Amino acid sequence: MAFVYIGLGSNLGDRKKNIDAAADAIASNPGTIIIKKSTIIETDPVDYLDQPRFLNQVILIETDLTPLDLLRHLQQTETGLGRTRALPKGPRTIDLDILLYDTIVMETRDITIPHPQIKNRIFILKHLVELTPELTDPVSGDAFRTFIK
Ligand code: PH2
Ligand code: MG
Ligand code: MG
Repeated sequence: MAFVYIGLGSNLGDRKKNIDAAADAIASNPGTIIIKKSTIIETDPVDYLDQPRFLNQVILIETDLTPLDLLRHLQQTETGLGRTRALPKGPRTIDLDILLYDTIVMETRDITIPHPQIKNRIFILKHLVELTPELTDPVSGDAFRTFIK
């Protein structure tokens, strides 16, 4: 079993409903349980700025899925909730990102773990620290709380 932090984001449609439905879909996977959910906060768009504000949340799950099987399941859940991929980093009904998978560090064509944007996104850092105050970055060994200015 692995502990995995997943980032959830939505800026189209009923954003709260999309986030809750995605968490339910993740929990419906055999061998997967939700351990903790962060608060949900409204955030200004980053990277691609001309789009509506997001709701963002991070959840901690325990799962026996491998990183790639989990990724596939998350992508199916995104599609099932109406996600289309019109614009990279553009508006989306739901975005589900693997942020951390235990202390694994991996980079393949399909997946980079830890998620490369963690340190650039204050809302992800805050949610990780809210769930696990002493959580550390598996790459540097530094506590994520030290990246929050
Ligand atoms: N996701 C993006 C691009 N920009 N901005 C916010 N506030 N929240 C997001 O989840 C987000 C974003 C691409 O995944
Ligand atoms: Mg994302
Ligand atoms: Mg994504």
